Amino acid sequence: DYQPQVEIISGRIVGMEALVRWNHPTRGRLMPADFISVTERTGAIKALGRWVLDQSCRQMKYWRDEGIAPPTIAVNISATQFKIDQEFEKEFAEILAKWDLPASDIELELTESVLLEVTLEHRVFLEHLRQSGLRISIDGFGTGYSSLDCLRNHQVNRLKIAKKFIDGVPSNSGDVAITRATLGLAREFGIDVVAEGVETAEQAAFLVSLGCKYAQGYYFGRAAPADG
Ligand code: G
Ligand code: MN
Repeated sequence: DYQPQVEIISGRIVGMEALVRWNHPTRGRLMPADFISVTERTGAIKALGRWVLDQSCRQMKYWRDEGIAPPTIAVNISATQFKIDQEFEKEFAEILAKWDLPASDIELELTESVLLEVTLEHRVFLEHLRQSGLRISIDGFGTGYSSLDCLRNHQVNRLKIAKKFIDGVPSNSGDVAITRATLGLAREFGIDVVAEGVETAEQAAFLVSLGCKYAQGYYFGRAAPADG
């Protein structure tokens, strides 16, 4: 499935995030939280991750050919996928070549813990990917280590403020403080912020008043299958 990332004031789509769903024969439609950890334990995450990247690129190619492509397609990447560094780099290049897409069409969503691990162990690898034009966003910003060192050392394109904080906007003063501070931090670094999990008009309006330009969430659109 794909969920739009939009510019709040215009509703213009600035990206699409690929979200895996699993149609389980007996348990129905499963969300990533219900099965990703299992695939990580069994090692199936490698194959799943590759498949998601391939399918996302296939979809992006289709949108490009139809002339309706969003600027980027965002793909979530798990820690285990990154532990196979050279392999990931090679596979990524192969998939892009297969679908004839530039690396700049793709944004990898990394959580803070993945990014921290990458900083410690796979520095060069991430830099290679960045040099190819690939985009990086930090998913669930504020829920992990939020290392400012990572922000300084990597050229991250976007921060995504975790839904957990957006849920409390505007009623919870702590959540508002975190949101405002994250926007300020991003502004200093000259990077974009996407608010995750926006569900109401009130949240959207308040985010605009804080200077947040981009958002994602049920208020703008749920994840839906693409028909291409
Ligand atoms: O970890 P990550 O931020 O990639 O997870 C995104 C998940 O959040 C997806 O499973 C998606 O369906 C869900 N999601 C996206 N927008 C909303 C929202 O507005 N409300 C709720 N409850 N969930 C959302
Ligand atoms: Mn995500």
